[in-house]
Amino acid sequence: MISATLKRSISALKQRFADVIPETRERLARLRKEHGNKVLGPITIEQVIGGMRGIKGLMTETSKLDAFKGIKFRGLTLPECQVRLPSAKREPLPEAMFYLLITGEVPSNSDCDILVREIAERSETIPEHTVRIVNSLPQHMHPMNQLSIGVLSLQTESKFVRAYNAGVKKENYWEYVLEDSLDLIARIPRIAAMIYRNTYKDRRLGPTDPSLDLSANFSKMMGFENEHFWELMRLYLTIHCDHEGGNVSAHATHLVGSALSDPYLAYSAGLNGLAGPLHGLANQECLKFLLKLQEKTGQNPTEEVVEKFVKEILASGQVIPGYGHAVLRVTDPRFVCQMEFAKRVMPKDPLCKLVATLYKVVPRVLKEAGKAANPYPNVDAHSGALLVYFGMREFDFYTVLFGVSRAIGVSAGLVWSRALGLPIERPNSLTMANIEEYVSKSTLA
Ligand code: CMX
Repeated sequence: MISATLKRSISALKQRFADVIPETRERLARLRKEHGNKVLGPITIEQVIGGMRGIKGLMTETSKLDAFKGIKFRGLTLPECQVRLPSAKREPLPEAMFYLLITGEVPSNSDCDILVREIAERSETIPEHTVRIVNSLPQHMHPMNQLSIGVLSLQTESKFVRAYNAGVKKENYWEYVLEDSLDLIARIPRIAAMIYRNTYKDRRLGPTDPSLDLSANFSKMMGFENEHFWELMRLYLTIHCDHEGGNVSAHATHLVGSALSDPYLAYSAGLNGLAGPLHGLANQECLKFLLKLQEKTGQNPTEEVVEKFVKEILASGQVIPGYGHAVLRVTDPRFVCQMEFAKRVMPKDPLCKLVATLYKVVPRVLKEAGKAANPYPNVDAHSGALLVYFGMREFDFYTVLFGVSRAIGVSAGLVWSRALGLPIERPNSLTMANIEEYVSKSTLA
């Protein structure tokens, strides 16, 4: 049921979502009632100690990571999304991806266009205090910290908080979380662009064009007028948006949101997780690695020279950034589509060629070393080289781009969590003594 206040501004997306909720709620109720006591799998002590790796402990509607096929967004692989989602030119629109994640359906061009316009409208204003706060941050503060602070400062506008304080019914929470999510997705590019201009440029945003989509306007605000860069942003923001529920940024957002913290509080926490070097920050590490390799070996090193460099890095105890994954066991399709973009748009670019040479060398070397469970490249192995081609060399900004994108997937997850009335997260934790006691009892038994 849509409340009267929001009915006036209802978009195709909201209407479609409202339509699919009742059936999904029924499916969930049936699942709990008929199968709630069934066991999904064993949990080993190694998993409890080892970061809960592989434990099936979360329900996330928006996407599922397949170790061999890569991410599936509502059942669609990335190449399928590239073909089926509406686009401005060739690459899928991230707005269309949000529609897919929320409703489970590929939007028609006209439904996508309505959403593009709605997000463009919402992006036009951000609170005055957010502008003041972001502009007052020290230039040497890491851009990810600035983004997290900027997002948190938007929380004063939360429609969910207002509705909750006014006593809205639990079954209608999703409407206000969806409102906040749309505002967040629309406004986060402006905050990110302010951070870019403040940290590296002249502190002034480029002009926007209300007839353009989120990615084009985000690029323009940062000062990038090349339309190939806009296409890159469309691809970038689409492919980084969601990677099922267990990764740090998605899980942190879900966890904080489960306390009924609004999307701003929840996503600020998610961003703080994304800022870690084993997660989102790896993209900046990848570019540093590429530049170091280029500096040491020249623009077009042979495979033999690259192999020697890679082996030296491994021998010194460091990891090869952009390679390996906790779940994937093949080349990340998000890497593949970036490589295809490079072949199409910048076939002669030396840095992209270096990425291609590394792709020939690193899997072989990692396999020989025998430690990494997955010797193939992940999403981060390519993104930096594409950005540098267009002149964005400021690698400590790269995770902010990831953050702009991830807002899309994790907000969709939050909307679903509230629509399904998922409870506060509260797993059981054990002390080491508890585990030792359990082990000694089970050994005696
Ligand atoms: N280079 C060198 N060694 C690697 C490696 C790499 N790229 N990837 C894994 N290994 C090593 C691990 O360090 C580990 O060694 P120890 O046993 O000595 O600790 C061993 O191989 C087994 O690790 P794993 O089971 O294959 O990998 P994990 O699931 O523990 O970790 C990941 C996954 C991504 C953190 C790891 O592969 C890595 O550090 N890669 C480089 C950083 C990176 O690209 N991160 C981005 C991930 C994508 C994202 O989340 O954004």
